[in-house]
Amino acid sequence: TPTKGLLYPRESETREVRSLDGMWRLVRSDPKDPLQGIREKWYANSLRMSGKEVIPMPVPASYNDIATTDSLRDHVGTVWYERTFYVPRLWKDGVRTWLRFGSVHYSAIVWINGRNATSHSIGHLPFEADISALLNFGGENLVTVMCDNRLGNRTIPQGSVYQASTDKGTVPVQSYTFDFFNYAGIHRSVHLYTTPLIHISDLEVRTLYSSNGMGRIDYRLWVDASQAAEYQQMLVTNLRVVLRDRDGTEVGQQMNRLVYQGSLLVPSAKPWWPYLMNSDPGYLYSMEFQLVVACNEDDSGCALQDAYRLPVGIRTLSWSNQSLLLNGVPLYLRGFGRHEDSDIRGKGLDNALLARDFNLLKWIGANAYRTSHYPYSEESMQFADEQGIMIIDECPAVNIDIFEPQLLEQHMSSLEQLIHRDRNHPSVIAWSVANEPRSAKPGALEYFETLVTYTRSIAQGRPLTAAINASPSTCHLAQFLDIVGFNRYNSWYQNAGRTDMIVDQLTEEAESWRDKFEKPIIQFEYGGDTMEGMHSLPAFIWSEEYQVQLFSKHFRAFDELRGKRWFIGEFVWNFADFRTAQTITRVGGNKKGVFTRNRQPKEVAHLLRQRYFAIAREL
Ligand code: BDP
Repeated sequence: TPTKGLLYPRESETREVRSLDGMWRLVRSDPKDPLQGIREKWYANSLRMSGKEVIPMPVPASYNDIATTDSLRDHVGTVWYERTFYVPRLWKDGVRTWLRFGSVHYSAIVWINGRNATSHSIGHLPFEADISALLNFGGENLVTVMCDNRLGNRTIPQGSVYQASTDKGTVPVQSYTFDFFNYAGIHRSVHLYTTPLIHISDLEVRTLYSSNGMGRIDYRLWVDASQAAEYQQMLVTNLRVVLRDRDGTEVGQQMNRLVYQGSLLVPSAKPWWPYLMNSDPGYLYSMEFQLVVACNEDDSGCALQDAYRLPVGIRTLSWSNQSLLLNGVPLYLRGFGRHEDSDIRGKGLDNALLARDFNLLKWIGANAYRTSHYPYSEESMQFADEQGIMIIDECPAVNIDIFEPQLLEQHMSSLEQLIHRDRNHPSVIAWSVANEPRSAKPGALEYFETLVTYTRSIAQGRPLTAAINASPSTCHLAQFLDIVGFNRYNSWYQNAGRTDMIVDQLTEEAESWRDKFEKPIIQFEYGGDTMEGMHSLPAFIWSEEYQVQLFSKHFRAFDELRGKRWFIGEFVWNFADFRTAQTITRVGGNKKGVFTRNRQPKEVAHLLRQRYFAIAREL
């Protein structure tokens, strides 16, 4: 069992959390010499000494769209970030200080005061390090991050860098086949936080809700005492668990001596329900884990070592070859594929955008989205728990193409990190192991058999799915999944303009996935590019009328399919317009959004809203 914890930093009576978000400094290294900074030890002093131009750079944000030059936007290779910060003198003894990045894309090396602190690769995932031994307590400290955005055939996702001759000489160019812009930088928050010397390093909860109203929370906790003095390690450390409802009233308590796992029963529990399935969706308890040292036999004078509070939603998730059920009720998913993407900040975490997006999801009556095509921010996962939006949680393997062992290792690692990070969220109802892999190619069968077997062994009570664009007769992946999802652009990439072909083609395809694999079936992507404000009567591709017509026909097909209980969800591509690489098929980016990039509705949004609410009312 991996014990490397990545608990979201939360303050408590035993933990302090500080944000290192704000303005950092950035230096772009010469694309022709991406390792110059390592050779010249730029981390040893301030980047101001590097002799390069220093650009003020906000964190969190992608760096690409902040400046006015295409050289930064299209930069290939490494950039360096730095900032200074103070650490209180009080943190010197008795606590450990951790530095944690919500995500840096794609890979990062971190130094504190010129000394190596940690490194990580695969974007969109958190990493952290104990930096206590590197800090100046009561003084100024320097953090330096080298961030490399290059994708190769063994990164997740894959890409390739080739050399091209330009008027600036021979320079590296990044190419990739997926169609969202390869934004890079420190994309999510940076935290500095403390833990006691004996502390909770990881937590896992699983829940069940039975129809008689009984809730059950199975929990397990890992404790790290490695930096505590020997005599402290000898102290008997007990675990007290306290469960509080949303009003803060205590509804359960347990004291465990020397064991760090157990089950808590919650009579007349309030279960976690998705949005529009119940009048009080997203109900969360707060589970407080307290490590206490028993000083006397009778527990009197217990000293609190560490406290961590985890929001917990109590629900049962189950599935069969026909349905996916929450608290015993079969689900029908009214969803979206999305992106973390916006003007100026690119993929940078933005709470204003996050709140707006959830308001739009609720306005339109959606109950689910897929984190296409990579893990989304932890803050968005917490929001989904609270708002009752269900998540198909996808790892960053988009369009993978070459099936070989080193890639497989990275792919498995991305799933391990994703599941480890997100396993305690009630909103997560499935793991998606890939988007549009070339699953008909030779090698795909062995590759996916290994990948899925591994993922199943760590799946934490969730079904496995994927968004497939191969056909039922050629796909080597679908047979291993619990839920088969397919992406298909009827009347867009095929038969553009012919919305009259949608109903037959879609129903036939869904039936053939079902016939072949006998699993629940979802359409994970359908849609067409639509330029906001472009009108045409009769409908013509790219017009708002065309998007409306294309959706209406899909709805007819979905209604036929919904009659068969195995068709369990429809996901629009995409929630909002988003930035892509520059290609001739994209006008300013991918325009398949139901909302524009600045989150205003296109005409089709109103139609989709009627449908999603009508379906919600039926159930
Ligand atoms: C699908 C991909 C998605 C693209 C979409 C499109 O899964 O990432 O954005 O096509 O072309 O194949 O709009």
